[in-house]
Amino acid sequence: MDLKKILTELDKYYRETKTTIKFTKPDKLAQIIDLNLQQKLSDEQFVNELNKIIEYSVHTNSKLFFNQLFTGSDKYNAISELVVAILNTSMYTYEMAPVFTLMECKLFDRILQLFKFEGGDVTMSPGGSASNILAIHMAKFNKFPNSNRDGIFNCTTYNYSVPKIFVSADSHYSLKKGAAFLGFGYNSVISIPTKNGRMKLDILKQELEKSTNSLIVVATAGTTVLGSFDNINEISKLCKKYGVWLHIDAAWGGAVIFSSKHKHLLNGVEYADSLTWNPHKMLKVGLQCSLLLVRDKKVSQECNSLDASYLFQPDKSYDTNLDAGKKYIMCGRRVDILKLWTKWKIDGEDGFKLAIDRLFVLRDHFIKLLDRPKFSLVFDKPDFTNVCFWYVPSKNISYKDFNKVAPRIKQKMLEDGEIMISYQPLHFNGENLPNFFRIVFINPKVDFRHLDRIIELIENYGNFPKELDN
Ligand code: ABU
Repeated sequence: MDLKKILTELDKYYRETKTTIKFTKPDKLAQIIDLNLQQKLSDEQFVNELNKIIEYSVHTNSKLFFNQLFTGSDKYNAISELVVAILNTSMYTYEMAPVFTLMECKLFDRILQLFKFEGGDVTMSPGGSASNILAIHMAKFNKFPNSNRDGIFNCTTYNYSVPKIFVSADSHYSLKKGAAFLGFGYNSVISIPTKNGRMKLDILKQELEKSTNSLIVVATAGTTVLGSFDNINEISKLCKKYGVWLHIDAAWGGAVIFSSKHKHLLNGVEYADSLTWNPHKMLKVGLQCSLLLVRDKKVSQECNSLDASYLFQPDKSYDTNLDAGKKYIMCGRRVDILKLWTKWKIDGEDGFKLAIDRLFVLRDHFIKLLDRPKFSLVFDKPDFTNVCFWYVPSKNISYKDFNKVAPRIKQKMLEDGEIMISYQPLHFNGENLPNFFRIVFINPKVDFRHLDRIIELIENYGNFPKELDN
């Protein structure tokens, strides 16, 4: 196998392309990709197959990819991941991952300092959902230290009632999954209504007041659809008053910490007990790269700590505190730190700042562009780089037909392949809004021409008034 030849071939992916997706129905795609497990491939066939895999996958590095809260990664990321694959090691002990363990220590110290969690601890997770679920688990262990031992079926463990988890109505669905996964059940989750995507503090206060067993309040810094930031400062005061763990889900919004202009959105973060941040989102580190910061190092170190004498021998020749695996739910853990280290070393914190500030400029320009016939903003003052809007084909359109517009345009987008934007309905300020588009600015390489092209394409795709009756 000629690695150099393959890399030359793969390098083509990074050149400018006009295609974001070559959307193909599953039955047709199954004929194109070699899914026959009985037939082996020669090296040449393998390279051909890799090219097909790339051709029919979503090109997230396209400047017109706006579908999710992440975007394509760069060549440095690809090379870092290749090195990780070549070394094929696991992060449980210093002896198995000496370089990567030291990288984690150094980066975690800096990240704790940035978010004002000095003296705390960081764990890496396979995604923001896992980080959020782990935060609930840590809050549980902090409040009920016997819960790991006695489990959920011993009612004395939880003071005879199920602990309550307070979240924003616009929070990430992982929190409900966490309540289910940890055995509390969805009904333990109290969903606090929002105004413009931010939790209503008077209602949060009322709910905390009447609860007899409050475990955790989760504030969101950058909601998935609207990009709204909860008022962390005010929420932290309530958490202090009622003695409740405060977790910040900053999976999406955490990167603003690098921008002197926008980091005020995270004001109050210094009062939180834990925080989720996904550098694989706005920092553009490759998927997946998620961190959970915990203020109380002891909770983080002890919560998942169980001895495994075959890994964590106490009589090693180095400081066994470096055996990070002791604090993880996972036993083996893939190396996610190299791609974060690479990003930091290549772009630097000043580079992060420039990129983030640029995304806000793109947002503002796009909002101005939407001030034109047939476009309408859902929310004209987003906190973050999410812009939510409708395309309105005709003024007198019924709600039912209006609800079909975004899905129909999306279908045309996929068939054409140049652009990808997501859509969704939303319960917003007491109303059920019909499907609308959400653009997220996350790729600083996007320029104003791309924004013009978004408008042009949507106007073209949206030219279908008669079809809506079907
Ligand atoms: N974890 C939320 C991601 C959803 C999105 O990319 O739109």
